Amino acid sequence: MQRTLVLLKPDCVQRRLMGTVISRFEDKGLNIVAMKMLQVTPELSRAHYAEHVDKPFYPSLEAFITAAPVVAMVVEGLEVISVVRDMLGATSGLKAAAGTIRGDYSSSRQMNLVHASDSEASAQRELDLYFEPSELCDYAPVIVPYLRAGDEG
Ligand code: FUP
Repeated sequence: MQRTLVLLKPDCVQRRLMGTVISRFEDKGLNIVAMKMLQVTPELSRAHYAEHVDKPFYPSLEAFITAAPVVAMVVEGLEVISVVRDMLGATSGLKAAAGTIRGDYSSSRQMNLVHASDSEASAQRELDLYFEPSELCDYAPVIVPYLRAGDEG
């Protein structure tokens, strides 16, 4: 079982798409084990986007991610890191396939609604940035026997 960090970005919050996006993850059978709304500070933005801080687009990215609250979630499931990345689609909403979250709701490279960790290492790093271990809820959804076979994990 894997966990990944998902952020509903300021455009998702402002466009009233939080419920729609959360429903996509619930409908897929994934398990949300932590969730909170917070304001990203410039300091948190620099830590989150450490690999992009020196890039020309970073100032605009920081202005965007700090402009309104975000919703941070920890989502759990089998192979959830790649499953959620596939559900989001390509980074730019202009390139993301129809049927993906970005493909269906975004027409922008920057305002692409949702962030999700792209590897086990970044998932661990990003989980630690946004959550204390005590904020994660350990529970098994009662519908698990109807989500997958017992030998699938
Ligand atoms: P992703 O892994 O899909 O979130 O995308 P990246 O790590 O490549 O980029 C991080 C964020 O920077 C993306 F949400 C989009 C944004 N970005 C820009 O705003 N401008 C650019 O030129 C490239 C990326």
